[in-house]
Amino acid sequence: MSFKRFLSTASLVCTALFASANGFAIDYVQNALARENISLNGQWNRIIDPYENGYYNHRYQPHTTEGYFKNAQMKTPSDLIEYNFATADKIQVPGDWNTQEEQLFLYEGTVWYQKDFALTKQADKRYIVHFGAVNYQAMVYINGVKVGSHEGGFTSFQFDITDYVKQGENSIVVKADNRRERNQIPTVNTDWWNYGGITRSVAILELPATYVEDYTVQLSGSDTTAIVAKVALAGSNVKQGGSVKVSIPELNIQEVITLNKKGEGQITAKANPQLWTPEAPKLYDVTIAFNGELIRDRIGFRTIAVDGEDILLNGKSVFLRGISIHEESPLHDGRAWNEDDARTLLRWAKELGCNFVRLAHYPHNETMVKMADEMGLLVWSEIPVYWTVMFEDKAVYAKAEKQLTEMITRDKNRASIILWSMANETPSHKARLTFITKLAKKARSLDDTRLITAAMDTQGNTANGKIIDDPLVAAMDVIGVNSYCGWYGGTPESCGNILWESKYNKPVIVSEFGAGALQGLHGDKDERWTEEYQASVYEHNIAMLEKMTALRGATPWILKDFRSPRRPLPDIQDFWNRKGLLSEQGIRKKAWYLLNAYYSKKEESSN
Ligand code: GCB
Repeated sequence: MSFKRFLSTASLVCTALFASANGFAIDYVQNALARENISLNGQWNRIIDPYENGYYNHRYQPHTTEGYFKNAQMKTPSDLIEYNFATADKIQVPGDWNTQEEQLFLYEGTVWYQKDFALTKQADKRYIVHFGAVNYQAMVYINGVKVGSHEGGFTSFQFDITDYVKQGENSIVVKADNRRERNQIPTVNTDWWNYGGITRSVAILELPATYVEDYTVQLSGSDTTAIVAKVALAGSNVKQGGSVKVSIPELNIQEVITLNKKGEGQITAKANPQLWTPEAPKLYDVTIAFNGELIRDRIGFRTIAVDGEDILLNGKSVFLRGISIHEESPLHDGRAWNEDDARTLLRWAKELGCNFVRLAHYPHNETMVKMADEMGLLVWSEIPVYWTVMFEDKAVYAKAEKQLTEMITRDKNRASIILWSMANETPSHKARLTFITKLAKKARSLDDTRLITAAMDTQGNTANGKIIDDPLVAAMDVIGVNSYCGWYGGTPESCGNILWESKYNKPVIVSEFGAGALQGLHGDKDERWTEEYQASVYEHNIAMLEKMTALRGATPWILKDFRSPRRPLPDIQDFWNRKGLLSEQGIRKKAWYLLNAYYSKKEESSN
């Protein structure tokens, strides 16, 4: 297996190499922050660079010797260097820049980050820099030399920096650029804040010269009596062979995987694990030992399948009592990233009566999905193929596929995740059908143990209501329906009479409905923005749900008010999308109680 540095600058070329067909993903160190590592979280120096002076010269050619990535310092009083990281303002990492400095609230462009770090470099180690996420483009330099670039604001990435770091003091520079462009995933037009910067944790992994890069420990398909463990090496000498020890002590599993010439191997062990459910989210301690490294994980085992209109969790039909969530902190302004954020958001979901969350509209941080594993919430995980991406463009497709691959590679061992979502509210036409069908096929080739879905707003009208009729459904296991009766069309009272038809024998999740309300604003139930209006929309949409025969779940929009530049209405929105059941401070609105009551009823009837 090749070292990351050979792949690092050609991210699109990497795509093809990212995962091989046999399920061994490559070039991503699995469970990165559970490895020996040096955290680079904390204060970094930052330079705001709206004209990209630090990258281009006055002829608009990329700098080769003088860019900000050199982190140059004046040596004599006559030197001319028009930037200085050492005396620049500081910024906290992880953290979006928008909520750290007022002048960056609406900023879209480049900010340079720099940090010094000390390293005791050991000859028999490999050093990999890991980023949880940088929105949207990142270029990474170690001691003035570029080690790689990454596109996509919500997935983790890594570069092998062994040959670039030295004993003692080192410097890392990151150029982060959150400019929106038509040919990106997502594209220019969304309904969430374009938080920029290094939004998730950064660390330098310190690994053995040859190390276990990837592993999958999962049930053997639908067989609940066998666990398959796969491992793949990377590093200096993957061909060395040898063996990897995999243990799950509580299941009496202690297996030795003999590696082939490619540094890969797998075993199947007989076992009878207690299956993971939201009610009893049993996780097993798993250890993987090789070359002096002991990797610890906590993994749950469960099956998920569809049968006609049913979703079967561990063979039993389940109703997904869900809520949609954006990755915004419940505890401070801006992006969520840490354990407290995750625990609070998921606790609120549990208090609402949920067994399921839709992590919209992009892959959330790894802490969030690990917390869902622990707390017992099933997860819908999504890539930001949102609204009007350039479906005709092959390069854009490659970007979407890369994000999909990165999402699945990082999270394939998480029991909580049952659904990979390919897209949200995309317009129905041929190029979109080809694009998303291909994505779904790719997802299945990477992971055939989970279900594929997409949220769709392409329903047609009938005399009595609505019909699900979209050729994209053919590529899906579960149909996601977004429908805003009582808000973007119709009166709240009209919603309860809507009858839904489906042309397909597949389960349906109403993946969005909702209405805006300013918490604390009261009035008549047909007065927009009041809690009463929102509650009325919920009351009548719930009545509608109760008549949907194929309905197997719902994730109303949304747990908490979230920031959106599309929402300027003074004194009501002020750049907040107000469709939360909770205010941005977590205060419950009336509609919360209606959904809570509906879910209590659903839970009782499922027992
Ligand atoms: C939608 C989108 C979601 C928006 C929401 C809204 O259909 O999927 O991203 O935020 O509607 O509030 O309009």
